[in-house]
Amino acid sequence: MLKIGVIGTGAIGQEHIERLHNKLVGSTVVAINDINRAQAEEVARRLTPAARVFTSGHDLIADANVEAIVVTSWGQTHEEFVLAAIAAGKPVFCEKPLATTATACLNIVNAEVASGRHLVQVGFMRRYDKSYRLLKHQIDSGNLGEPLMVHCAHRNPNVPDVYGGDMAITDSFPHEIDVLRWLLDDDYVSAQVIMPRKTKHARKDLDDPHMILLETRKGIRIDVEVFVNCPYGYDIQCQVVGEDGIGYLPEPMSVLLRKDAKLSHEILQDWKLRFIDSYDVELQEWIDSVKLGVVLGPTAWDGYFAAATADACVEAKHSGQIVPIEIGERPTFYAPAVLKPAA
Ligand code: NAI
Ligand code: ISE
Repeated sequence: MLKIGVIGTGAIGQEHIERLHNKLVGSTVVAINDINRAQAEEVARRLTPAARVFTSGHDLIADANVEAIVVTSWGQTHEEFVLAAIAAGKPVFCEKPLATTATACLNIVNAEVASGRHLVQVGFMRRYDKSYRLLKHQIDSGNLGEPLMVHCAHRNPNVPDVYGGDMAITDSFPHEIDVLRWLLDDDYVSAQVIMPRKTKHARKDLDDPHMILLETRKGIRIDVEVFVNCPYGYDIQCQVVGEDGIGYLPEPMSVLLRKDAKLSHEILQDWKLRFIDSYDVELQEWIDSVKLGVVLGPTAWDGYFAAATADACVEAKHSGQIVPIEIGERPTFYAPAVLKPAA
């Protein structure tokens, strides 16, 4: 049993504790921490009664009984916990974003490279989603010909009050940044952001929707609508236009209903439901790989790439300009062929 400590017992923290402790094979949650101690204690009582509740995330990381760490606290706390896990030589799964600035992500990349061990995985779960894997298979098999354009939408029915500023770009859009780079096996060279008319459903202080345009090294053009007050539901769309054919991301399975003078499919209402299977696959593969001494999922470099791309998009939004994305070469440490055992 892999003994895991979880930092952050909010929405996704509780989801992950439940799956790591009660659903997946080969792991047990032995330690929990949250700055909201009462919540951590309630979560422990309900989901993992034997787990020890720590007052500090750093003490949890240092505890000899904790073999691997899962970070599900707020984005701005990720850097310190991931750096502490690297310093302790423990594998760490960190929810997206790896950190909230490209500089912070680079600190993590540099610390991991200096440690000489692959310890960090970022929670970009769409790579584990069955629909995206099917679409990738079509692209990789050459069935669509060379991809030329990609049209996407990332729609949430609503967002919490803490979701403000440019979080459409820095919190929601990173999922597309990562999954499209993985789908196309390509990197980005420039970003542009166009602001359509604002929806009446958004709070006064929030811009919504955004239309984000990316260009890749191979010259593929991508447009992504990020619309986080889309009243009809949670809806993720992706259409890859190739030279020989078009591949559509499959819709989640649902029963076609003939009812009330309508022919209809259900539309899901949040990310938990849409990606529930991919979180399971993602964390099961993480547990299995950590036990084998390797980390095979999205790396700290992928986390850095997402943050640097998001930074360029924020600049593009506020300047109204096309902004180049200059990331530099990936360290050979992160080349797939040289992924090293973590222990
Ligand atoms: P949340 O606000 O529901 O929970 C975050 C928890 O972290 C809170 O309980 C808070 O008290 C705790 N926390 C904050 N600072 C802390 C610290 N220094 N030490 C210990 N605990 C601390 O937020 P949510 O929605 O669970 O998001 C958490 C992270 O997961 C975010 O980075 C978010 O972007 C990511 N996320 C990823 C999703 C995905 O689809 N992969 C979906 C939802 C969230
Ligand atoms: C949230 O933080 C997530 O990560 C969800 O997967 C995403 O769809 C949503 O837009 C974000 O706010």
